[in-house]
Amino acid sequence: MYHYINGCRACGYGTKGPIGIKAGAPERLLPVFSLGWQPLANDFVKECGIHSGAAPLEVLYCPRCSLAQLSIVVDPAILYSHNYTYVTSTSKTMRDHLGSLMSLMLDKLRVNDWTNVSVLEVGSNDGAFLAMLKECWATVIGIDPAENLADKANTNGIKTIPSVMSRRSAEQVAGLIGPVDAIIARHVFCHVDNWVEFMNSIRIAGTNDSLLFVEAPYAVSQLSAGSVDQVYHEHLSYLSLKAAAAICARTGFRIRAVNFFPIHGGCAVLTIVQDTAKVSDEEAAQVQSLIDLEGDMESRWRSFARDSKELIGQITAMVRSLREQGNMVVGYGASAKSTVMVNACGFTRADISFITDTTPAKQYTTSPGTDIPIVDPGALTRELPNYAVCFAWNFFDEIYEKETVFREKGGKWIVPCPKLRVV
Ligand code: JHZ
Ligand code: ZN
Repeated sequence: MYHYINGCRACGYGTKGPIGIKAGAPERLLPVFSLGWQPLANDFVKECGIHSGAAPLEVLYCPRCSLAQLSIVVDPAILYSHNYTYVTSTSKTMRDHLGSLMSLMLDKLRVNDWTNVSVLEVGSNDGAFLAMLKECWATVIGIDPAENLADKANTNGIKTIPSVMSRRSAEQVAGLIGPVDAIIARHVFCHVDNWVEFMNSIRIAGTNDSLLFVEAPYAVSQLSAGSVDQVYHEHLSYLSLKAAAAICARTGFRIRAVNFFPIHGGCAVLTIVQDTAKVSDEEAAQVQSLIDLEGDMESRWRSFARDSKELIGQITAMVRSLREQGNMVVGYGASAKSTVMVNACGFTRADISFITDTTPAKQYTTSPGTDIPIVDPGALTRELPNYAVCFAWNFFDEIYEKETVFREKGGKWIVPCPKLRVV
């Protein structure tokens, strides 16, 4: 079901071979965080289906390039291929973000519109973002290993290759629409085990002048928000800019620009070019100054580990004491994050009566690792619980506005991140 990593996937520290372990001075990745054994966060299984089980969730830190990564890699075929339940959000927050991302991409591509631009999205999910680009006349193509989602995208007219990003799928793309001008990888880079292979495939899909946009959760934001619930098996790596620069240097690429966005609790969009393309001194200095600002990532991880323990203890105590006082507590949003939080707190149906979610594929399943049912979103106003834990806290402002009945009837929100609060 999984294998252990054998070194840093960004800079090679700790691997045997050319970069190797020096005699007498073993290079060791440092354990900085652990949640023990946990179920797979998106393992929502309909009645009679079989769950995939649990695997260790431990983070190792690379003292050379500051990348943090899980100690193991769960087989991607188990995580993604069959019936992957996460569908790109169509919320207003997400639509607004994708709009900003499109403006950023146009700016970096130095064009005014999408008419003559071809875009490959890696991890294109159900094709929602590519559909927006296509509406603006871009030529688009997607790659996604989740067959159910690739099928949906193809049915909706977004050409999607059901595969991971590999030499073969990159060649397929080039064969179908020629080398692309831009490649966008939204929240997929940190799901990839072999970055060298990934970057080599990027080279095949594009030209020397193509731009690669990587949108990834930014480790500094995640650690300062104390977002323990974003540590799960799909997230193999926790990216600092220093580590991103290391993987680029190792594979013949450079970071030309970094932009930050609040989506998913804080992420960075890296504009990456081949090292034969021009990066001005000013651009290079700007990227370097952001790397310098990161400071000591190891100590950031160590305080995150302490804070997470406290947060998990606080949420557990809060929910249990509310239940003892006779309150009904439910969850809102069966996000991957909800699975982590629920299991870290050891909640069962006796604590959280149910979790609502808008995704049909998640409804009438149970939260992985627990007996807590996932139900339709209408249950919030039908049952009118006293408290709802917002497990989709990254969309909280929008959710708060939307759920007026719950609020008006006296319902209170428990928001775990970025700071635990009751609203
Ligand atoms: P959401 C996923 O994480 C998985 P998750 C993945 N590993 C990843 O990297 C990140 O995304 C980026 C529901 N919902 O988007 C929909 C409501 O019910 O925070 C979703 O199931 N009502 C690929 O799963 C969940 O909540 C609502 O009003 O943590 C949110 O999941 C809204 C807005 C959402 O990502
Ligand atoms: Zn490293």
